Parts: sequence; structure tokens; C-alpha cells
Amino acid sequence: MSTAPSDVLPVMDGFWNDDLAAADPEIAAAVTSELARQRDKIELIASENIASRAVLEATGSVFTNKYAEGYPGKRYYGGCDYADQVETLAIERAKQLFGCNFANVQPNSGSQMNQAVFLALLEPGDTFMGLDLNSGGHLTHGSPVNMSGKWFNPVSYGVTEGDELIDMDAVAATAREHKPKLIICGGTAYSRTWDFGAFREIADEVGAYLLCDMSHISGLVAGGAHPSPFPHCDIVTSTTHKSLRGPRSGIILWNDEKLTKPLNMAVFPGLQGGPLMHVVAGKAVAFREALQPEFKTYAHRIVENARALAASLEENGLRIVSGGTDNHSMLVDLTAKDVTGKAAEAGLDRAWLTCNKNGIPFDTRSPFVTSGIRLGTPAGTTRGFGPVEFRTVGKLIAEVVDGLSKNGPEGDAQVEESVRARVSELCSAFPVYPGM
Ligand code: DSN
Repeated sequence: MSTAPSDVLPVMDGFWNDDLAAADPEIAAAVTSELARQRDKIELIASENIASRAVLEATGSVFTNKYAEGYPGKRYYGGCDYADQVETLAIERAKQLFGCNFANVQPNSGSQMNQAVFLALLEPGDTFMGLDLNSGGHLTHGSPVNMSGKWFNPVSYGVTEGDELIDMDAVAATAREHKPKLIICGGTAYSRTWDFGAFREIADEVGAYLLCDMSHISGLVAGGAHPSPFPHCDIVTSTTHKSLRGPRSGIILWNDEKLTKPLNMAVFPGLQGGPLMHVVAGKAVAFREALQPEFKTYAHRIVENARALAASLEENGLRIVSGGTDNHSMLVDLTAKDVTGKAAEAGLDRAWLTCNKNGIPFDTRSPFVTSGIRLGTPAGTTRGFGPVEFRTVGKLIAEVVDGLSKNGPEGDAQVEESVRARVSELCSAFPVYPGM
């Protein structure tokens, strides 16, 4: 057999050597622009963060190439020695971080981790309870447009109109009436402490499984800045890219061995094929980071910063839903300013403050318009902002909103220019990915 090189190249020129800029200038330009955006604007989207270089490197690693269907030690493919190492490390670190007995680190996303719980515990048509989307719940907790709401029977609970807090008596009454098989606690726009013990009592009374989707607060739980859903909850799910500051992905955690087979089987082969091993590697790195003592400081700082931001917004004339925050996030009600969430998101973006429009409880506007914005402090805290900087951010937001209130959706260009300059000063003082 000839060992002479073929005269037909099996790969295109530069395949082994070119970096992205050489191989694909258009995508490289978009990546460079996105880096500049993350550097130059203040990220206030409560579900976003700035992952470490190490997380990015692991997530962009050669594990991209590897199929590893199955679980460590029981794979359907050869060559999984290092994949097994990575996944085992991720599992062990997740268990240590959250103080539980079992972890599945394969879900590709938040939606898939929650779908896996449904597949493991429920039959189509079964009744479950979750926080209403309009009260800060998540699409996968029973929205009529999501599979959870189409294939199952969701019964929602919400916040009360007076104090905008979850009324646990109402949760108990709804559970007694509908006898759900599963109760979900956790949400995407609820800024108060979750009383997991109270949910446990209700779940026990009606014989329901209790799931906490702690996606938004998992970094706070890891760092001891929010009570843990364990031991109260049967199953805990979390995305890994929010306050936990890992790659975009999901995990499932539990304590009872009886749940191991149904949950693992639901993830693979129930819903997914080969796990994204490069992302599992990124998760392992993020869990290691979150196990360091500095992460506790980070988690507490997120909450301290959120309180400073909420206080500053209130002092500058903006209403915070439920009167404040206990976690990383807050909803700002713009009704009194006669400004929509849509206009505020656009105006703040022009001033280099990035956030998302968000419905407030009992909002009369559509989800595409809304009467509020949602703000969060995890990303700003990662770049080094403290309460002083977040107080300034609150003032800058109020200035932009006042411009919108006076002038309508086009806002006040002078004010927005002046805010942009002060945002730039803050961003330069707290650089993101220096040296990248
Ligand atoms: N889209 C996420 C959030 O922003 O909260 C939840 O999936």
C-alpha cells in the first residue's frame, strides 16, 4: 500500500492552521464586534453573565469532535476515556457544589433539562403546577405555547396584586383543588426569596413531586446568598450560564436513588443523543470556579449590588415591583412614567445599557411591548462593579427613562449621549476580557 501523500487534499487549504480570522473573516468580524459590545456596554440582562477565559476555552475545545452517547463507563462509542473523565469530574463537582447525591450534566439547555423531568415523572395530560409566566414564571413551566402547556395540564399560581409576592396560602389552595403530580418552584422574573420549605409542605400534603428550577439563582445558591432548594425539593434543575457563570447549558440534580434511572433515561436516550462534551467540559470548569471561596464573595456581592441598584432606581423615581429585591434581579414598572418596556429597552440600548423589556404582574400590554424592564447584576458584578457603580447605573437608567417620558420613544438624544459617555467611563475602568 502506498504511503505517498495523495495529490487530492482531503481538507481545504488552511484547515489545520488557519485561525478564524483567516478561515472565515465574516464570522470572525461578528465575533470581534460581539466582544466589543460586551466590553463597551453595561450588561444588565438578568440571565446573562461573562464566563471566564477557562470556561470559553474548554467549551471551544476538541471535545467538540467527540460522540459519547451513554454515561461514563457505559458508552455506545469507543474512545470515550477522556470524555468519561470530564463528565465524571463535572458530576462530582456539581454534587459537591449543591450538596446532593446525584447529578446529570448532559442536558443541552434549560428547556431540555425541564423536559427531561416531565418525561421522567409525568404522562401526557398529567396535571402540574408552576408560576404563571405573567408573574415571573418560565415558558417551560406551563406556558400554553410551550410543550409543557400543550401536552400536559398546567395549573398556574401567581403573585398577589397588592404586594406582588407569591401567596403561599393560594398556592396551597390551588394544590388541594387540582392535586398536581408535580409542583414547580422557581422562575425568571421573581426577585424575592423562595420559601422552599413551604412548597415542600404543600407538595407533601397533596402527594406531588417538588421541582425547583433554580436557573436564575443557582450562582447565589452555590455561593450561599440564597437558601438551597435541597433538601426540600425532589429534583432541582438549573441552567449553567446565568448567575452560575458557566457555558450555556443545563443540569439536573436529585437525592433519591429511585429517581436516577428515570431521569438519566429521560435525558438519554429519551430526549437527547450524544451530549455536547465540549459544553460538559465548560460546565466542569465553571463548577470548579464556583467551588472556590471567591465565588461566595461574588454571589453575595451580586445581591448587595442588586439592592444598591434597586435603591438608586427608587430614589430616582422608578418603581420596583414588590418594592425591592432579595436576589440578583428586579422588575422596574414604567407605568407611572408612561414609557413602555419596548421603548425603554431601545432607549437604554442607545445609551449602551443592555436590558430586556419584561411584563410586570397584571401587565395590560403585550409581551412584545410590556410595561416594564428586567434588570440584573451578575454580569456587572463579574466585571467588578460594586454598589457605588450600580448606584450610578441606576441614576443613568432613570435619566434615559425620563428622556423617554418627556419625548416619547425617540427619547432625549442629548441625555442618551451624555449617559453613553458615562457608561464608557465605567466600562473602561472595569475591562472585560483584557488581553483577548
Ligand atoms: N430566557 C431566560 C431568561 O432570560 O430568563 C430564561 O430561559
